[in-house]
Amino acid sequence: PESPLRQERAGAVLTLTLDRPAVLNSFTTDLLRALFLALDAAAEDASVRCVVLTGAGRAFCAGQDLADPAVAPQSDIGHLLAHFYRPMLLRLRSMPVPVIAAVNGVAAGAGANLALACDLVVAARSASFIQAFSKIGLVPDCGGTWLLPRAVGRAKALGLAMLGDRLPAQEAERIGLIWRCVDDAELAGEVGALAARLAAMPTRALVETRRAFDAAQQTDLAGALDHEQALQRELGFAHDYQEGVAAFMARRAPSFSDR
Ligand code: T3D
Repeated sequence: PESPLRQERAGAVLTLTLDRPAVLNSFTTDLLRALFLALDAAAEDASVRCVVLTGAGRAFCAGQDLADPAVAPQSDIGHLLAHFYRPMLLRLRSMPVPVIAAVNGVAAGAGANLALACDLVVAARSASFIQAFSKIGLVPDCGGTWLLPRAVGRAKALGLAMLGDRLPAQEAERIGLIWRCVDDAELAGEVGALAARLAAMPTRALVETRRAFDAAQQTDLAGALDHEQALQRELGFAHDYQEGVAAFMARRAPSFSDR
């Protein structure tokens, strides 16, 4: 059978496309497993320096495929989350390279929170985000309960999660939920340029920045300062710092390679 996930390489950028357009790229266990394995392989492949996640057709991802037998009424959804969503989400969030979500269309339920778990979210103007869970009697998953209040504050997060209304990309940008909203025709170009730019940057520093932000959620200022100091010490001994400073001094473009 054809893979529900398409993979394309352009230089150091790997693009993963959720590819079940007839059902708005909704998640089956096959797709979740394919995504986990592709992320895992990219994490191991030192030639990959940025990952882009997008959807085929008019949607980004409509969340769990509600027609999948794995979620038939009376089945154990907790089991599905534990064995498929959790490993995929944790793999995504711990990638050793920056991850961009190119949100080409609607992102609903787990699809919305998958996009929001990426490092930079760029959405087409016609795209939207829907915390669809409450409409079928569930709570936000894929880290939504952790991420949403941190991203936009409790009031907005509860409004989005309880009402499950469609949040247009432009509004998502305005409230700080995503990095940028761009015209539909510009999405591929903007994301391509952004991915190439990130791929040429000091990968390790970018990834430690994500990790430090996440870790800082659980510490006070002194704890964050300690963590920054430890990271800076480590990065200061690494190649990319030496290269960055040397390139600056010589007025030339740097060539970063740490990952
Ligand atoms: O049990 C569990 O659910 C476990 C928990 C998992 C976490 C979750 O993700 S829960 C949330 C699940 N997702 C949803 O509730 C969203 C369901 N979809 C929608 O609300 C709408 O499709 C959209 C708002 C996303 C888009 O609406 P629209 O009008 O643009 O498209 P449409 O006509 O509804 O959908 C197009 C087709 O995709 C349609 O099939 P058809 O009629 O052309 O044969 C539709 O049934 C199918 N589709 C859309 N979303 C899903 C889906 N099929 C299966 N599962 C879906 N989630």
